[in-house]
Amino acid sequence: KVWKAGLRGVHRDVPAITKSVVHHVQTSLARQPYNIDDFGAYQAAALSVRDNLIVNWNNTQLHHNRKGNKRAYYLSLEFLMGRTFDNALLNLDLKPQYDDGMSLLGFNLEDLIDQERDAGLGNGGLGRLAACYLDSSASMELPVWGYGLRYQYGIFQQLIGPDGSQLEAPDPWLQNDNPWELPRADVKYEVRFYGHSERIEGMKALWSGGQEVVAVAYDVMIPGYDTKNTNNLRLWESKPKRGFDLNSFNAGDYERAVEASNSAAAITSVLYPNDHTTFGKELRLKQQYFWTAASLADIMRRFKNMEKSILEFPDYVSIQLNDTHPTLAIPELMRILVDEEEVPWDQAWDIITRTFFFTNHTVLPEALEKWSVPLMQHLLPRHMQIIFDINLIFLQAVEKKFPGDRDKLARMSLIEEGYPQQVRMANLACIGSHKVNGVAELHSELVRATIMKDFVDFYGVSKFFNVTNGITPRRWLDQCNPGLSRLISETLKLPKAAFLKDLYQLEGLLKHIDDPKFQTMWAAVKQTNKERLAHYVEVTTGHRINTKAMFDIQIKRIHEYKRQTLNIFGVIHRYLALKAMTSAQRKKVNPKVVFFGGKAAPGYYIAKLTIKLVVNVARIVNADPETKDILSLFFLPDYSVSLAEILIPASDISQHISTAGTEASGTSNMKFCLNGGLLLGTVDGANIEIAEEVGEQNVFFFGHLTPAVEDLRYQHMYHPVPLEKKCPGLARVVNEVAAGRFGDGNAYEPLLNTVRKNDYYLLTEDFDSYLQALKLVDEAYQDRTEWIKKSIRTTAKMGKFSSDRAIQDYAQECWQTGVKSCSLKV
Ligand code: DL6
Repeated sequence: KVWKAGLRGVHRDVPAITKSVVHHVQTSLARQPYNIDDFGAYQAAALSVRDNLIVNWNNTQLHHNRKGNKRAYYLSLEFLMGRTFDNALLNLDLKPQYDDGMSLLGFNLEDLIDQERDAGLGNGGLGRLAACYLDSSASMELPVWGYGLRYQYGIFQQLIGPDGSQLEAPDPWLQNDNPWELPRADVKYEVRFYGHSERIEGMKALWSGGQEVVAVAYDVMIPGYDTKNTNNLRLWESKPKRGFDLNSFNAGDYERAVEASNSAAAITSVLYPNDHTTFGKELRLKQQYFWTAASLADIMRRFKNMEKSILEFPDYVSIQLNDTHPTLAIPELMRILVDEEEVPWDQAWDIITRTFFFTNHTVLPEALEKWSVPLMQHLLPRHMQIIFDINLIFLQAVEKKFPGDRDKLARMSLIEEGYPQQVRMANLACIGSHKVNGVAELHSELVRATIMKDFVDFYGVSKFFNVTNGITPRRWLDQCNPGLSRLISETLKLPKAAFLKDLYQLEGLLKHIDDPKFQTMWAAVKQTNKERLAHYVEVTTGHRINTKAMFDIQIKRIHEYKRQTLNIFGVIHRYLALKAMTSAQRKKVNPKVVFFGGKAAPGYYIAKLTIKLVVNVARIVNADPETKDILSLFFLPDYSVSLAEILIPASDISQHISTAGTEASGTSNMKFCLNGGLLLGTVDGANIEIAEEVGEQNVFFFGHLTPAVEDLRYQHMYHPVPLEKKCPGLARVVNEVAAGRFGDGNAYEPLLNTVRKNDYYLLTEDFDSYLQALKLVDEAYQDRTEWIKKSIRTTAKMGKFSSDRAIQDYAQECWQTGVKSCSLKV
């Protein structure tokens, strides 16, 4: 009954849609329909779509509440959502109707879609993964909620200065109203910082005093695809508990009067723009606690509404920790259970270790989170006590199992000795979780063999497992590449939903791989996507691109381990080789366009120099009359989800070339391959599993393997060989840069020294095999029919990399919410 009543609010046909859009123009926006611009029309159309989401959202929550279903919560400090409008229309299957409706009102839907600003509440892979997982959970009708922070400023806008350097500007994404969120003024919790903690009896304590702020909820509705199931992403905003200090105000001290309120608002003001380094800043720790405390209070309130015994908490709640950032949720839940619910310590710990699950996303040492004990003691005195208590009991158990092994105790302790002592968040997340996973087979193996080795010895290997990452085919195929989605649907004679919800269906394409007509249509789709990208480049940079050239793309955060330097050195090597040719020789060369995109953390000097080098090489190469028709290079500024949606469908080849063993998984590799781009990469992360699926003959692998890396680094450190001797090809490139061929050579010295000196990321070791792989790519591209076949096969074998499969893995291995708990089919 409720379900049917809900349906009445939904605008599904064109007259109802136009009516609701005009209604929102007149009421929600308080504007006249006859002079509305594209942005206004977008807002009104978005609000009209949101009406549908709200109805579905409410019904979904009611349904799960009534059924008393177990819920899983995905705690992530980042959700890199991108745009919502197009995605919501596709998931609701309303795009044609809104297209017609908006054109009746005199608007082009695609122009309206372009009005939306990306929600950039994340840095890169980790945050985008969280967004894909929300889409999959909703599409699979699993009762999963996301919890995150509503940053006033998301990931910075990247500009390129006159000398080619990255400049950063704030991203005021909330400047205009955000139609995709619902403020929940009634859902709010007080969160305490500082103060003091007093033991009351046994393990129980009372934490009081300090600063209190309020967390207010904003809900972002997450529509499933081909279902009415609509999940929730709840984002917290910090507010002062009291408006301002009236005494100071009356005394004329206005700054002081608003101090507390400013300091509260600061907590959720900005996303930290670092993805693989930690800086130990107090505000970041405040963000982490604010978010975990508010989320747990909310989870606890929802659980209590079920009127179950607290001991049943893990039967109704699973919490997935997306990396170590939410680890404070562990001592926070202990605090709630022991201090507020009066659960005995051992029982409370049992609840903890059945509730939490932890995903590790990197084995890079600089990314392993640690917090200074004095800082934590000051900011969160009760949590520091709890961590010490957990540690004491845990180390006693370790000592019992490995008597006398002091080194092991020191490595496994939650506290790293030193000045100051540090809390090791990965150790805490591991011991407080029921299971720990890595994000690709190789990475999970490395987690077991390196950072978690002692814990594997202690707990046994079954606590540690793998969930290879995935991507949502709704956004990363249907939305970004509608032409390909249509062609696949026609070829397989299946409705799109059949393969967008079961990506293994793509294997059906293999039957058509030798059909010349299908190959031609496949190539035509790629060509259209290349033209779309070329159009974007022309509009944004003024450069015209030869779309018959091979498009070679590397887009990701700029980081030494991802080795954008290897790519740019390869481009320079190619340029020098072209310059050395006669014009007759150059005429035979197949043209190539190389694209780079990605942001560098503002404080990451070497990464920023890499961008500067790419931009300045591009300026020389693109202006060189001898070579510009056969080689051009673009650094596309301000890489974002929306820009990725234009770049990814247009690639012929994409590069995923990290030093072996450093890229945990990568997910853009999956996106490119799903869109029929071939992969050039190292034997690392999910590249390996992609090659397993598509066949090694269809990917271009190069470089040393993971087991060799440590020895090579050792040799570099203790038996250095001059660059000229070690790798003459790379030495030539480095010398040209140093000599000023691409602008002030001195400016690049620190970057060049990373390869001249200890070469930690092993460019000198992999450069020659990289060039060899690039040559194989060139040769393969000459035989266009074979290339197209490889492209079709690549797409056809991407079934495994749907985030639906990954979410199913989590649901079965961790949350036990895998049973289809509702049936909300459209
Ligand atoms: O798991 C998502 C993504 C992986 O695909 C990347 O390989 C990995 O580098 C990235 N890790 C991070 C590290 N964050 N922290 N901490 O972003 O995760």
